[in-house]
This record gives sequence, structure tokens and C-alpha cells, in this order.
Amino acid sequence: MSEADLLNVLPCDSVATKRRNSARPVMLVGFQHQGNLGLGYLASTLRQAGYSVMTCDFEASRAEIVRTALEGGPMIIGFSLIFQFYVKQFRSLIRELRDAGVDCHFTMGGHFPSLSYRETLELIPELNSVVRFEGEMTLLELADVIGAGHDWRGIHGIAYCEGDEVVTTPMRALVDDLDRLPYPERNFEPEAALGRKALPIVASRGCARTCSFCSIQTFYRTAPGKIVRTRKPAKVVDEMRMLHEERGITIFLFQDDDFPLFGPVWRRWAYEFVDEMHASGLSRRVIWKMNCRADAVEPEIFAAMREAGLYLVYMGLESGNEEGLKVLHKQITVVQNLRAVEILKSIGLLFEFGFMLFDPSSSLESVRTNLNFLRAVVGDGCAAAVFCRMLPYDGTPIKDELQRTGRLRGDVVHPDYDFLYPEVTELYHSLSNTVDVWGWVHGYQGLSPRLNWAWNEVAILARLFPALAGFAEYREVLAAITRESNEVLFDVIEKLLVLAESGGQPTWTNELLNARQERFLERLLQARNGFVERHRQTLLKALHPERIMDAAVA
Ligand code: B12
Ligand code: SF4
Repeated sequence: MSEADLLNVLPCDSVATKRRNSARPVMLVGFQHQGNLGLGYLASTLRQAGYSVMTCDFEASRAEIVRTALEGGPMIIGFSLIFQFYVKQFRSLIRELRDAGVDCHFTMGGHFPSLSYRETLELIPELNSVVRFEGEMTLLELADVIGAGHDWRGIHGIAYCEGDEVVTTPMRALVDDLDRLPYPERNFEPEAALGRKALPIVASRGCARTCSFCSIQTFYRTAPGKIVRTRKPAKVVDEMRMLHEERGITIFLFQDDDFPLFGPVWRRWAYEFVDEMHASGLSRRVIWKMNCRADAVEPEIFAAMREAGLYLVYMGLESGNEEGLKVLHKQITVVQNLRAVEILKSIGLLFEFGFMLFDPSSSLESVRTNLNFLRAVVGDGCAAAVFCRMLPYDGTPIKDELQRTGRLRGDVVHPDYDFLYPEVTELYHSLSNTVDVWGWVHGYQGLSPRLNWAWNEVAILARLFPALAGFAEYREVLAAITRESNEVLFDVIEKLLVLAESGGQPTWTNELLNARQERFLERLLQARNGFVERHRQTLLKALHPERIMDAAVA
């Protein structure tokens, strides 16, 4: 047995019988929007071992979090930092807790603390420790040791400060068998679309790929143990069945970094999952969304998954030019990206995608190629155009490379870098100044996310509700609004490119675009609300508890 295996041998069922001091609860604080599965797994593991757990949403009011801590008297507060740009907000919350007299052990986990533990401990000196990598077993051991009044500094998988020194203990291996973990706790209200409730779930952890901009690959490669671990399809389906029967969940959002699909082994996994979905009867009652790479998209398996309830696919397309794909180390070609899009369209599956219009290799020419790629992908209005600039997160090879070449800028909250060419910097700034990026492309209330939400609803309507009169017409109106909105964005980029290449006067202004955006939004709301209102009674009837079980897939 390897060291990694040994460290991993902490089966949850046998630790449940160990004697421990669980008089004081463990408190967990994290970003709960759409449900935080990391906190969910930590909470269920602790609870299975006999601890009581209090979970707080990081977005709750400060006063509420402080009050919960003061009243609950936890022995540990564990903070989950999954987005590095929240690090300073966590710091200020932690200071407030300490100022209020909360003096228990403070620890923190997540990608950034795991990979940049020094910086985390430096930025937040109020932390007693950082738990590195997957935290279930380490947090449990921390609770056991602290509860027993012993010194916690010897436990594996943590970092802490000793005077001016940062000490790390031997790394703990990744959880070898995910099926030995209890199902994650989900003590939050599920999101709902048209009254249908959605919850996140994972079928696997880890990713075998090595994209240069992604902290996931470093996170799962730095810790010892197997990088990609899949759960048994039957266990995944059992968890879905339980959530469907007990909480009426009909939409499942798979948050796997890369849904098991690629290559013969994982393809077999996916087919087995499909079989389990049919055997359980769930394929007719629930629908699911997953994330994958474009090179995993093949007609046969996607058609099979669609029949088993797959309704929406998220793909990280990331770039539409070969140089960009190379710098991002996507190990994929533009043709493969386009082929995936074509396949999904041809089998009638809706998709969303991630796309970086700008990356560290950008030139005016590559931005133009990216623009043409976007036109090819969503020029028909099948989904809203989204794009961003690549950001160099901690723990990513691209950040190290930018640092090595002296191009890294910004800080942990706003990581940034210099483009290679001043004209690209100028283009990027004029685009950001012209388009209200949060209002249109990114923010939860932005136009593109709202259009995509409407598309999400369309897929749900098609799969979880009876056929509705005028549905095809509504779909066409939505496609027209999306197409026109996308085209305005494309035109802005195009005109700014021309301006950067040959000078002249800007055509689009921020005011003009805001007015267009408002108009698109009005049209969208009118079409969507009108359609939903017309079918209000039918939709409500279909949501009636007994009918959830009967919802037939169209
Ligand atoms: C689901 C998800 C979301 C959900 C969040 C749901 C939620 N409330 O948790 C949504 C869709 C909202 C989301 C949004 C975004 N996301 Co996101 N998301 C993910 C994703 C795919 C899965 C997270 C997950 O559930 N993992 C499964 C659980 C079991 O693992 P885990 O979270 O890592 O937790 C384990 C350990 O980290 C550790 N741990 C974690 N917390 C703690 C706390 C303690 C006390 C301890 C002891 C241990 C511990 O133990 C846990 C159990 O083993 C991750 C990728 C990833 N693999 O993490 C990206 C990821 C977290 N997202 C990312 C980004 C960039 C974003 C967005 C900015 C995207 C965008 N452009 O809009 C937004 C930001 C939203 C915002 N607030 O502004 C990045 C973060 C990069 C970084 N280093 O900061 C990631 C890592 C993806 C990536 N490719 O790099 N995201
Ligand atoms: S971007 Fe996606 S495919 Fe690439 S390493 Fe990260 S999770 Fe894996």
C-alpha cells in the first residue's frame, strides 16, 4: 500500500463509531449561491461522525454570521474560499468575528488557500490554519483533535504559522473512493426555474487535462492520489432518486470539472450511467446538465445521454484561434470546437460555453478570428454570446509564465497582465468602456445571462412540461432577440477592431448601447412573460406534487 493509500484510509463508516467530544459544533461559512457542494460534503462527513454543524452563507449579513458564531459557540469555524477574488472580503469578515470575541480555531479551505497557503496566511493572520486540498478527512481529524484538547499541529494536510515560519504538514491524499463519502448536505433552498427545482451534484472529481489557465488541474495534481475519481453510476442515480423523491428535484446540475465521457473507460461509465437512469425510471422524470470539453462530444453518446435526460451542455470552448488554444494549452483544435457545436445543434441539445476573447497571446488578428468563431457558433441566436478576458488565477501555469516573463500585473483580487501589443490593450479598454460588460455579458442581471436563462427555460419546457400551444413561435422570437443582441455585440467588436487597425471615429457609444440593451431586455421580458402568462394554468397544474412524478419527457 502506498503512502497516499495509507493516508486515505479513514473510512467514514468506521470513524462514525470512534469516541469523540462533539459537545461544541463546527461552523462552516461559504458562498452558497447555487449550492456549495464542498461545504455540503464537509458538513455531511462531520455530521456522520457525530458532530453538529452550522452552515452560514457568506452572503448573509455580517451581523447574522457574527450572531450565529457567538450564539453557537463553535469549536472551529471553517471558511470556504472558492473564488480567490473574495479573499479580502473573507478577511474583513474574519476580523469582524475576532473583534466580536469569537476566539475558536479558524481554518480555511478551497483552491486558493490550498495552492497559495503562504499568501492566505499572510493576508489573513487571524487564521489558525489552512486545510489543503480535499478537506473532508482533514477537517474531521482537526475537529477530533481540537475536541479532545490535543495539539492539532501534527495532523496531515494543513499549513499554519509558527512565528515567522509557515509550516506545512505532509499532504493528505485525495479521497480515493468517493462512494465512501456520505451524500453531501444541501441545507439551502434549491434554485427554481418555472417552478422546477434544481440542485447541484457531482459524479466525479478531478480533471485529467492540463489547461494552462485552470487551477483545477494544479489542485488535483499537487495532492497525492488518483487525479480523476468517478463515483459508481448506480450511486449517483441513487442520490438523484433520493433528491427527486424527498425534495421534488427535477433538474440536476452536474458540477464535475469534466463529466466522465472521454476515452473508452469513461465512455463506458457514461453508458452505464445512461442505463442506470433508464432502469431507475428517472430518465423520464428528471433532466440534467453537465460540463465537458468539446473533444468529448460525439453524436451517438450524446444522443443516448439526451434520451436519459441530458438537456443542457456547458463546454469550455475558450478560444477560436489556434494560437490562443495553444497558449491556453487546450490540446484541441478550432475544427474540433466547431464540430462539437455542430453535433449538439444537429441532435437538438442546447449548450452554453466559456470563451476568452482576449488571452495573453492576443493580437488584433486573433481577436478578429475569435469574433468570426463566435459568429459561427452563436450567430444563429441558438445561445447568447458571452466572452471575457483570461485572468491569471493563482496556481495556474499561465500565471507562472506571465510572472516569469515580467508581464504579470494586478493583485490577488484583480489578477492582470500586459498584452503583447499596445493596440490590443487599447482595443480591450475601448471595448470595456463601450460595452457595460456586467450589464450585458456577465452580471446575473446582464442581458446575455438572462437570454441564456430564457433558453434554459425553453429546454425545461420542452422536457418537463406538456406540449404548449405557440411554443415553436416563442422559440423563434427568443432566437431572433438573441441573434440580434449577439449581432450588436459582434458589431461593436468589429467596429472597434477597424478603429484600432485604421483609425477613425467610434460608431458605438456607451449610451447608445445601454439604450439597445434596455430595448432587448424589454422585448425579452415581454415575449417570455407573455408566453408564461398565457400558459399559467397549465404550467401550475403540471407542477402539482403528484404530477411531478408523471411529467413525461416530450
Ligand atoms: C460549482 C461552481 C460554481 C458555482 C458556485 C456554486 C457554489 N456556491 O459553490 C457558480 C456557477 C455560481 C460558479 C460561479 C463562478 N465560478 Co465557479 N466553479 C464551480 C466548480 C465547477 C465546482 C465547485 C464544486 O462544487 N466542487 C466540488 C466540491 C466538492 O469541491 P470543492 O469546492 O473544491 O471543495 C473541496 C475542497 O476545495 C475543500 N474545501 C473547500 N472549501 C473548504 C472549506 C474548509 C473549511 C475546508 C476544511 C476545506 C474546504 O474541501 C472540499 C471537499 O473536498 C468549480 C471548479 C472546482 N472544481 O472547484 C468552479 C470554480 C470554483 N469557479 C471559478 C470561477 C472563476 C467562477 C466565476 C468567476 C466564473 C465567471 N466567469 O463568472 C463565477 C464567480 C461567481 C461569483 N460569485 O462571482 C473558478 C475559481 C478560480 C479561482 N481560483 O478563484 C473555479 C475553480 C473553476 C476554474 N476553472 O478555475 N462556480
Ligand atoms: S479547463 Fe476544464 S478541461 Fe481544462 S484543466 Fe480545467 S477542468 Fe480540465
